[in-house]
Amino acid sequence: MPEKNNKFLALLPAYNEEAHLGDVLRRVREQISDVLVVDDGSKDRTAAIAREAGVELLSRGYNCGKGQSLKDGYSWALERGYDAVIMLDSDGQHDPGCIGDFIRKFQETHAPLIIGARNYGEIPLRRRVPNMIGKTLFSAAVGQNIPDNQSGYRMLNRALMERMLESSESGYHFEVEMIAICIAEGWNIEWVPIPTIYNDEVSKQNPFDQIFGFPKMCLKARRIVREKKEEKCSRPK
Ligand SMILES: Nc1nc2c(ncn2[C@@H]2O[C@H](COP(=O)(O)OP(=O)(O)OP(=O)(O)O)[C@@H](O)[C@H]2O)c(=O)[nH]1
Ligand SMILES: [Mg+2]
Repeated sequence: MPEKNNKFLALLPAYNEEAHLGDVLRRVREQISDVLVVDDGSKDRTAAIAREAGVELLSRGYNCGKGQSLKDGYSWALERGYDAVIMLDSDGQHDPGCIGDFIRKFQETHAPLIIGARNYGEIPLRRRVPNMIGKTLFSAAVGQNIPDNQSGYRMLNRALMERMLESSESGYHFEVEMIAICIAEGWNIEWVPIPTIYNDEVSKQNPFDQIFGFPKMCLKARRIVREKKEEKCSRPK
């Protein structure tokens, strides 16, 4: 993979992913040499599989959430001088073969955030309906069309990683807030198409939180974007 002079890291949050992690890591390493797994109190062989694969591993004995694990990964990457991280799920839903598309887009655009967008028409119906509702709600909240706010396949530059360390979100909403923060900061968001993959994986998301927490997150996103806009308007010219 041509990486020019940039230093990139693949970052994989993992929670009880022994079924898929080994295969995912093998495929990720065909694309990129530097890989970090953040195991978050998994009760299965997740950490052991990462060790056996010879990748970098952060592992703690208790669960803090996907967002907190991503922040831990960003701190690790920032300290080691990486220019950007490509984060992808460990459950096999993100095809590591797309890593090159993210890197090319990064090198072309230098966008702080690049998101892998799925074709919602290919998502199984039981998941498509909530995803479509979520997409409409969130796009309205931030005032622009956001094709896929749930995708965890992303590339972030250093400025965005540093900014996201300030986030108080520690769970799944962390990634939704990230989009609102980019819009508020006036930072460009780029998109790359990714395949929609649903296999035997079981979502770890809490359905209660998805139903009630997501609209709350949309209100927060609206506030983040509006406050920044008001701040810009009230600045002396
Ligand atoms: N470190 C860490 N990783 C997590 C945690 N919860 C989920 N993950 C990882 O985050 C990724 C996405 O989690 P999923 O539960 O599949 O969520 P999702 O892909 O948005 O939902 P589905 O589309 O239903 O699969 C997977 O790689 C999980 O292992 C957590 O608490 N800590
Ligand atoms: Mg998943």
